[in-house]
Order: sequence, then C-alpha cells, then structure tokens
Amino acid sequence: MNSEVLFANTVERLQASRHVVIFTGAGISAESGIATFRDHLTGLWSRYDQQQLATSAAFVRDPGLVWGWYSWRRKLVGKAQPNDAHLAVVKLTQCLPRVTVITQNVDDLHERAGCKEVIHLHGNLASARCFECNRPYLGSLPVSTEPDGARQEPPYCSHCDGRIRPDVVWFGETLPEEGMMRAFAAACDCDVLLSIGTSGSVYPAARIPKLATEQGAWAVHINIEPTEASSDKVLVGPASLWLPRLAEALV
Ligand code: BV8
Ligand code: ZN
Repeated sequence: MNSEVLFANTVERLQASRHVVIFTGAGISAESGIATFRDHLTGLWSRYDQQQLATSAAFVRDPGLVWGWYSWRRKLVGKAQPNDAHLAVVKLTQCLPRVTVITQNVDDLHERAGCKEVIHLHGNLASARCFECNRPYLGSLPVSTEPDGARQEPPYCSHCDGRIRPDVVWFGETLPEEGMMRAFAAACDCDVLLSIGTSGSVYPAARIPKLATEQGAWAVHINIEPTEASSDKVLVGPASLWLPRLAEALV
C-alpha cells in the first residue's frame, strides 16, 4: 500500500477509533538530537555496544563507566527539546477519545511536550535507586561536566551504603510489572496502534505491536526505514513529518 493511501486509511481509522495506542522508541527522540540505540557511541564509550553498557553486570564491573554514561545521557536529554513528533502525540491525545502512550525511551520528552500519562516500559533517566536495597535515591542527580561524560563515581545509598544506579531496566532485567500489564492490556484492547521510531528489536516490549495486530487492530509503523516484515504497514519517513500530518488531519 503506498504511503499516501496508507496515510488516508489511517486517518479514517483514527477518526473512528475507540482506543489508540501510541508506542514509541528511540527514533521519536532522534530529531531532538538524542542518539538512538542503533547509533554508534562516541567518546569514552565508543569501544562499547550500548547493549553491553545497559546491563547490571557492566555496572558491577565498572560502576564509574556506566554511571558516567548515564550522567552524560541525562545531560543530553536535559539540553534536548521535544520535537514536532512529541508535540503531535500530545495533540492526538487531546483530539481522540482514548489514547494510551507507551514508550521504550528513558527520556522525559513526552512529558515535557505535555503528555499527561506515559507508560515507561524501560524506566527513566530522571530517577535513580540503590543497587543493593532498591531504595529511591533522593539526592540531586549530577549531570556530567566532562565533554564526553567520562567516568563518574555514582553516589552511595544513605541507608545501606550501596551504590546508586539509574532507574532504568537493563538487559536481562524484568520490566516494571504494573507498566507491562497496562501496556499489554492496551495492546490487546486498542483498535489502532501507531508504532513510532522503533526497530522492534527488544523484547518483551517488541511484542506490543504484534499483540495489537493479532487481535485485529490497525497497526502502522512510522519509521525512516521500511521494516523487514513486508506484511507490516509502514509510513516511511521521519516521525516529525507523519505525526503532525496525522494530528492536523484529525482537527
Ligand atoms: C527481559 C533502558 C526477562 C536502558 C533498554 C538473553 C539474555 C537475557 C535477555 C535476553 C536474551 N535474549 C533476548 C533477551 C531479551 C532482551 C532482548 O530483547 N534482547 C534483544 C537485544 C535481543 N530483553 C531484555 O533483557 C528485557 N528484559 O527480557 O527480562 C528476562 C530476564 C532475564 C533473562 C531473560 C529474560 C529488558 C530489555 C530492556 C533493555 N533496556 N533501555 C537504557 O536506555 O540505557 S532497551 C533500549 O534498547 C531502549 O530502551 C530501546 O527499547 C531499545 C532499542 O530499541 P528502539 O527504541 O527501537 O531503538 P533503536 O535504536 O533500536 O531503533 C530506532 C529506530 O528508529 C530505528 O528503526 C530507526 O530506523 C528509527 N528512526 C530513527 N530516526 C527516526 C526513526 N523513525 C522515525 N523518525 C525518525 N526521525
Ligand atoms: Zn541501599
């Protein structure tokens, strides 16, 4: 189906929708200048694959390297602004009867764009907790002052003296139960799902568009690359092009 026909059909489905799921990945923040997971790392971490750094084993092995990477990413997020795609998501939540926003991202750009409720399947950079006792860390989170972040010793827990870790879900760790339940329930209930800027490579989150398709929802990917699965409906192009067009078509 060519993009313009797919676009027109998707507008009709959204106009008739009862419950829409908007499922986002790193690609929606790419145009805010935040590297995706497919981008290669620079600076000190250029020797690592992000999936190697985003693990508890990496943190145990070298807490200063991992904490420094997250402090650097927190600084980038703090400097970034929500882009037109994030703003269009907010418009969609305002003009449709029911929208569930689910993100794999650990940035807060959906919230800063104005989204009232976002399910963060993989946690978020803005908070931290103790690696040992899991108590939330209430101190202020340092952003790195070094150019590429470099190593930075994490703070220690005031309760058990354990190291403080980012409040994100690392590879090999389970997702927050409540968020996952709500996300999966929304995927099973929705009649339209927009999957935006995700390679669909990380599970169990990547199951969400599949669950929606399996129960008969109209599931459309928005991505700068066509996905391998030819059966998928893909609006090829940047999220900041397609999402504002969808939002404009609904008002
Ligand atoms: C789990 C937080 C149960 C951290 C992230 C072996 C051992 C252990 C586990 C596994 C294993 N094999 C498989 C697994 C499961 C594993 C997994 O799926 N691995 C993959 C790599 C095969 N999953 C897990 O470990 C999960 N937990 O399964 O627990 C368990 C427990 C123990 C043992 C077994 C099972 C936890 C996964 C969560 C990991 N944490 N993030 C952090 O951010 O640092 S995931 C991280 O990567 C991101 O959050 C994101 O979700 C993911 C990358 O995905 P995308 O968002 O899609 O980003 P990506 O860069 O890949 O793609 C961007 C896309 O955007 C591209 O398609 C690009 O074309 C597009 N794009 C770019 N620009 C634009 C655009 N599109 C539109 N517009 C643009 N402008
Ligand atoms: Zn502790």
